[in-house]
Amino acid sequence: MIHIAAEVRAALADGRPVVALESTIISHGLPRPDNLRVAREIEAAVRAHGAVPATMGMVAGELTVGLDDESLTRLATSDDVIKLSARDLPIAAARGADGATTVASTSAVAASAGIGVFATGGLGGVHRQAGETFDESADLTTLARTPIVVVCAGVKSILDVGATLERLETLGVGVAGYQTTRFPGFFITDSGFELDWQLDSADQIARAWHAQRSYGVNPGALVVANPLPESQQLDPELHDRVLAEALAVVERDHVTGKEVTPVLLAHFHSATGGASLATNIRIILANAALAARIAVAAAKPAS
Ligand code: PSU
Ligand code: MN
Repeated sequence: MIHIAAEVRAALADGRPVVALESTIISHGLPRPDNLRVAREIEAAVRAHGAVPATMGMVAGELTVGLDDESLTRLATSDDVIKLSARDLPIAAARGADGATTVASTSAVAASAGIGVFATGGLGGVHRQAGETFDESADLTTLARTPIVVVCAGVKSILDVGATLERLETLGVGVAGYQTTRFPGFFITDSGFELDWQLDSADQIARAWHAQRSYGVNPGALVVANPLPESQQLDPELHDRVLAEALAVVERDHVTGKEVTPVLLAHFHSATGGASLATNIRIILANAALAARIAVAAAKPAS
């Protein structure tokens, strides 16, 4: 019942590189009207590095891998697009809804369609008040059982980064920095947390992934954390100030559940006068490019 676009299906059948892309960053993570332009730029970045993009979403109840431009436009501009985690997909389908996929749903659907690499901005994770609210993104538990390479700029800085890394460890999800052991903080280059591992090239990442798949020991994902260079990050002082404000807004307005992440990100984009938006776009484009290079390396016959 999953609709896979012809171009994506042909690439998968031929063993050519494909990169999965999510749509929640388009519908709920980035402000309009930039979101549609950015959605197209992400796909172009994947193509420029030799892979076929497969942006995921639900259109009138049809779960689609490889949205065409009309559907992409609909998800980027309609007011009735629901943020769909993996658990929501079947219910939304039965209701004929329009919806955007998160990291959890995108990775789960991509893996079941046979796609091995996925690019996003930042993972969901453990929220700062999780001790009381139990708010931990389903991204984490889904990645624990979903075989896919996920390229991200760490987890959103609005989260409890340390707790999220601990959860990823408990869940057995491999995490490596790309050319660094400093875990990125999404808008900022360095979250302050150190990783055990770094991987230095797309080829090396592809080899790690090949080993993970052939051992059959780790059922889940491999997370590749790709920091922005310092020259491209959001000013860390600005970042910390706006983050404190954003968290206060969520508390003041009693925002809960799946609204928390979009509200925090929207506050960032307005309070930084567009600086965080520009940073967010750089992050996604860089991750799309690296993911495409990994997919190309993974598609090469082993030498
Ligand atoms: N990171 C971003 N922008 C986003 C998201 C993550 O920079 O819009 C989205 C992703 O789709 C991620 C979701 O899966 O937020 C996590 O939401 P929650 O915390 O409600 O699980
Ligand atoms: Mn949540």
